[in-house]
Amino acid sequence: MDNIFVTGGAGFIGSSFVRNAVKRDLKIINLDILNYAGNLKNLNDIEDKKNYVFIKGDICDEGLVESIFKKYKISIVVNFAAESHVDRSIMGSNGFIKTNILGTGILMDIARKYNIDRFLQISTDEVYGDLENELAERFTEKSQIYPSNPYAASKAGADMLVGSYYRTHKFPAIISRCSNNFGPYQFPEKFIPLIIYRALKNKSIPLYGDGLNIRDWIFVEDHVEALFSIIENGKIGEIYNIGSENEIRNIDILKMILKIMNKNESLIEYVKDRKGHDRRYGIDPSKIRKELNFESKHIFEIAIEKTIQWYKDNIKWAEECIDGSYRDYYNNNYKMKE
Ligand code: NAD
Ligand code: TDX
Repeated sequence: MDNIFVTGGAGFIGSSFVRNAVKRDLKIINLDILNYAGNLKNLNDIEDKKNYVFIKGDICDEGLVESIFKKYKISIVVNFAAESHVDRSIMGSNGFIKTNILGTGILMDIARKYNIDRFLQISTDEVYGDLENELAERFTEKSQIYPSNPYAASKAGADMLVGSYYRTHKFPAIISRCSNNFGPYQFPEKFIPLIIYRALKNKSIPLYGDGLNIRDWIFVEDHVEALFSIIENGKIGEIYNIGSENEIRNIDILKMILKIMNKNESLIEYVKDRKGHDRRYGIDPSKIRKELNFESKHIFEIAIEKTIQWYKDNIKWAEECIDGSYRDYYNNNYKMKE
């Protein structure tokens, strides 16, 4: 196989994909701008491998992207690059619109000229908006797109652009929409690593609103396996939902982690709700199960314990993430006690 061009491969999910792909002896070119969430330490173990090349840069830089397609024979593009945090998108949407929509368009325009075999757009269940309550039917690939926050809207915009390129240009695109990921190397602004990091430091843990919002959790390595099954056997022009049928209320996951870590529930601090906070996400993964024979392998409780252990072993990595600018952003937003 020719090279796989990965964007955003130094982030949380991208680095898990790149690590796995390099171990499979696939040839990987990784383009990442290294924003606050992109970290080359995430890829320490493979940086010297012969089948791996890293390039620092922006997917919106047309000259750079074109030079990569000219230099390397690329057959597959996997687009992870994105601004990914909902709270940041509520504070300002420009960066989200630029990378998530414009960047996707630039990648597709250049990829089109070089006759690639497939373009995998890494999307999210957030494009569907939220489910009203616990009784509502879960999202299928046919559910209407109805994003509720600026991050989700930017991802939905990208999905619509990708769909239009498939229809208009017969561009060989596939879209995957995964539910909430957790696991090692996730930037500790996201809920699960934030709980673990702050609990390790005996700091209060912010729980938004009434804490009864529901998320559908998947271990990052299961997500990555699903992506390989899509790359190998997915059908061009299709959308695939990815999920582990694992819906949990925020308060329950928080209490569960505190219990495993032997920490007191007095660390829980109810704070003001996120604006427009989506109530429930729930992915119906029947299509990928039936058509691509994909099934998540990890048991949630064991994967959570593995994740907690990773943060304990890599507390320095997490401390380095929490630099001055992040602390300011966080304190301004939630007025947390340090
Ligand atoms: P992340 O923020 O950890 O990583 C994003 C990476 O993209 C970073 O390494 C960053 O430096 C890079 N990047 C940002 N802007 C770029 C640009 N202009 N050019 C090149 N690189 C750029 O995010 P993540 O959680 O790993 O998410 C990866 C993808 O998966 C995103 O597209 C996200 O929408 C999607 N997704 C995430 C989840 C989740 O639960 N985290 C669930 C479903 C889908
Ligand atoms: O401090 C917190 N307290 C809290 O109660 C944080 C950071 C979050 N929460 C709540 C908000 C959500 O209901 O926890 C839930 C999960 O929040 P996030 O980790 O910010 O994830 P979410 O908003 O669900 O979005 C995620 O899933 C879909 C990812 O960040 C996206 O990139 C992905 O597309």
